[in-house]
Order: sequence, then structure tokens, then C-alpha cells
Amino acid sequence: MSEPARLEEVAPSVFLLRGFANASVLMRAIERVAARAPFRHLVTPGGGRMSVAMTNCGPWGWHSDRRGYRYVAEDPATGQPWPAMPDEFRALAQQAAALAGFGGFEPDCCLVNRYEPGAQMGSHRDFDELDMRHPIVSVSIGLPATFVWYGEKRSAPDPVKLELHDGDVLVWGGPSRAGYHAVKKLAAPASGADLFADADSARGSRSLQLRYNLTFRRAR
Ligand code: MD3
Ligand code: FE
Repeated sequence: MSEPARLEEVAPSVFLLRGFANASVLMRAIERVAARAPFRHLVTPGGGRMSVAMTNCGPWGWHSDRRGYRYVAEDPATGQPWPAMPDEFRALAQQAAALAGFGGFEPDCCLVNRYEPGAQMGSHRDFDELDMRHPIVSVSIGLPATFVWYGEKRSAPDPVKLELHDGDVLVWGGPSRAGYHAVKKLAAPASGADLFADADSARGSRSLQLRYNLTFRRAR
């Protein structure tokens, strides 16, 4: 890290660290994870296909199908354990959590979300984790997205909206941990956008016209 971290409390016990993560380092690790546990569009218990593609690393992975939402130790797509959590992932999550006042955070799941333009995540709460006293750390990579914070109600006329950019990290804990939140439909990048110029040129690809989000959780 070249600059001191700036910590902003954007809603009660919701902390934002702008530009805290080095996204091109994380992208290489995401590619290694996805080589062993490919991104897939999960099905909700109601039968809908999620527009966000997902994979996981670490001891536990979040999964959804007709039978419900749950954490599983093996990837149902391969029958293999989820890939190990890369050291740089764990270190980033622990540093961000500690800066927000959650020392000793030991994530046992990193859910990796991949958004293509048009993908979105409707208002929901995360409560499949055993002990809600642990925080969640979220890392945004690639295209910007609008994150919506509703708090105690699934829907509200005046939610807090946050534009999340490449490298931004959010930490939730305490009373905000159980709050409703959503991600607005991802806009297509402006033409000529040079997000990720370094990683793109290193790879000679357009593969980063996407948004990724890492969410670090303590599932068990
Ligand atoms: C606030 N992901 O994977 S991360 C999710 O950008 C999810 O992909 C969004 O919501 C994304 O479940 C937002 C931020 C997040 C995750 C869990 C939370 C915020 C949270 C749990 C409680 C409160
Ligand atoms: Fe969530």
C-alpha cells in the first residue's frame, strides 16, 4: 500500500476503504481459482437463474439450487473441495476488517461474484452464516457498480446508494450485518473505457469489461 488507508463510515457500522485493494494482483488469483472452480449461474430455490455468475474459494462455498441456499465444502459442479483461499485474499480481508475495528477476522469462505453488463443482485440479506457477529468484507474489482443499502427494510424510498469502483473495500459488522442490500443492474462500460489498462494489456484481452466482487465471510 502506497497511501495511508482512509476509512469512511458510510452508514452506521458500514465502513468504506476507497481504492484499498490492488485489483490486478487479485485478478490473477481469481483466474487461478476459476480454473479449478468455474464460474456458474446458480439457480434460486424458486427456479430463477441468477444473472451474477459465482464461484468460491476457502473451506466453505456458498451454493444455491432448488433445495435452498447453503454453504457446502465441495463444489457441486466438480465434486472437489473448493480451491484454497489465496494468501493475498486472506491478508487483504484481515487488514480491511482490522482497520474497521474487527480484529481477528478469520474468513472461511470467499464468494466470488462476476457481473456482466446487465447483471444485478436484488435486495436481500445474508444470513446463511452461523455466527452473525463476524463481519463481512467486500472487495470490488473492474467496472463500477451502484451498491444500494436499505438497512432494516427490504425496500425503502431513500436507501443509501454508493458507487463502488475498482479497488474499493467495504466492511460490515455489528448492527449493519443483517441489513438488506442490493446491486443495481451493471451498466455497459463507456466506449474507450480503459479500466484495467495494465491487466488488459498484460493479457491482451477484453476480459475485464466485467465487475467482480469478493465477499469474505465466516460461514461456520
Ligand atoms: C451487507 N454481494 O454476495 S457485497 C453478496 O457487490 C452480495 O456482489 C454484493 O451482496 C456484490 O451477498 C455486495 C457487499 C455485502 C455483502 C454481504 C453483506 C454487503 C453486506 C451482508 C450484510 C450486510
Ligand atoms: Fe449480500
